Amino acid sequence: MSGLFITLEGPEGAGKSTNRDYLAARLREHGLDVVLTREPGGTPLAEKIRELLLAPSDERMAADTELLLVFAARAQHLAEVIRPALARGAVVLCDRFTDATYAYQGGGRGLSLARIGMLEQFVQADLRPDLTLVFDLPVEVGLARAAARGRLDRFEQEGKAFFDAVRHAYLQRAEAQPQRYSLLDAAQPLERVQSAIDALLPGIVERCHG
Ligand code: Z5A
Repeated sequence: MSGLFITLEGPEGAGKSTNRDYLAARLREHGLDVVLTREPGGTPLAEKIRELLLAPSDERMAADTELLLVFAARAQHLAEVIRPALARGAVVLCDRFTDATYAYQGGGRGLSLARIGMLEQFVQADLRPDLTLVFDLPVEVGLARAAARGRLDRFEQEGKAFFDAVRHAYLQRAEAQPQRYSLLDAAQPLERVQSAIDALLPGIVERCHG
């Protein structure tokens, strides 16, 4: 693997997609080959799994089913998009990855972190993101941004306690491995968030060329 794998994480409405596009534009100014993608999804088949995961349904989805669907989509995404892009030396910017599984299925649903870790190893082998930007903001602020968009998906229908646990899980992971994570205050105005991203750019560009 010679490319750079960057993931963007955080709760709903944190600005991951907005800032993924911003970071991509800045990296392209440096002549870098940038691949934008997201999870769950990123390939036609994985996007179908995403639809299953997000659609509200009368049948309750068991937490284990949710976990396995997330990793099934990830296996497809890795095989078809992420590994080939990294192999040709591209920078992959992925909106959510396995940290989201630890946060939502681990923190939110309360599934065992050890079991998530086993699936992570099975599906990814040694592949882990090189850098993860965590966009942190109070749960109420993110939910208000998501609600302003209209109809809520299956996750967005969860209560505040679920999202508190998700946020806590992200913060714990960022704190435990500061060398891999950059924590950004996503409650600030967008220009301030993007200035913080600008400050990370030289280091990212250097790693891409290095
Ligand atoms: N999920 C899971 O459970 N397990 C897994 O392993 C994975 C995922 C990979 C879909 O993800 C769901 O999948 C997700 C977890 C679960 N749960 N939900 N819901 P998603 O990434 O598609 O869903 P999302 O987090 O809801 O995306 P989002 O709400 O679109 O958030 P975002 O990408 O972080 O935000 P955005 O689209 O860039 O911005 C949202 C709005 O806020 C938009 O109007 C912006 O203009 C505005 N915004 C952004 N930044 C700012 C600032 N700084 N100030 C003011 N307004 C801002």
